[in-house]
Amino acid sequence: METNQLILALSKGRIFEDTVPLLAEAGITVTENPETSRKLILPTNDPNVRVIIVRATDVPTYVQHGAADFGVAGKDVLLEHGGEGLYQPIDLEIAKCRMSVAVKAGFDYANAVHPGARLRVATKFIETARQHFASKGVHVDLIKLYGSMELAPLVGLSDAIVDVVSTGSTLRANNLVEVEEIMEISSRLVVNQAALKLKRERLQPILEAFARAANRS
Ligand code: PRT
Ligand code: MG
Repeated sequence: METNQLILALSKGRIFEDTVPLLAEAGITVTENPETSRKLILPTNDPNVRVIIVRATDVPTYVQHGAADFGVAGKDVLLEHGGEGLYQPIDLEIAKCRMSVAVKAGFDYANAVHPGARLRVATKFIETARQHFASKGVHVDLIKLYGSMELAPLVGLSDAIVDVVSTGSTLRANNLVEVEEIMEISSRLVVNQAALKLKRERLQPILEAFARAANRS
């Protein structure tokens, strides 16, 4: 392991955008724009720090295996991954949203979730959904989807969905209503456990800068 080289795993879009100000606090500027560049390894103003661009759900995997030293991932993604091999020192309070249950307008959810009932739930977040309904004593048939969850209740694939919601406009546009909030979601810094020991000197100032910036916002 090259101990002075650092690789940070980020996903494009809101996580990248919300991490830029945190990097600035650490004196790091990403010198290429992931939205326009085709590169998956982006340079920064620090020759020893590079950013890799991966799918949001793949960030914990890259960090767990040490292909990236650290990364930023949503709590939703971390709960599904399980967090193995990851040290999670800071809630960055970015990319905030909530994990919720939604159903088609008019569906009688309260009546459908009495203990002993059976509900069909479509979601990308199988583990979170399983735990949530188990804690309520509701039996669920979980249907794994990879996107466009909002469609499932509209075409009769499921009774409900479990998805992340921020403004709620996607639900409204599809005639769905949020019937239960499962938890608040924000993104966390995740660090490879071996890198934390072997690269402590390089990582520590960056982690401190991230914590400072996160506490201010
Ligand atoms: O897009 P891709 O399939 O590659 O992966 P992803 O959707 O997991 O990645 P990305 O970049 O969209 O989200 C990264 C992280 O941002 C997630 O893991 C969440 O922790 C967080 N986050 C915050 C959100 C949202 N807000 C959010 N609104 N992730 C997804 N959404 C979706 C929401 O499900 C809806 O479909 O965005 C759509 C718009 O939301 P509304 O409620 O504002 O209409
Ligand atoms: Mg997305």
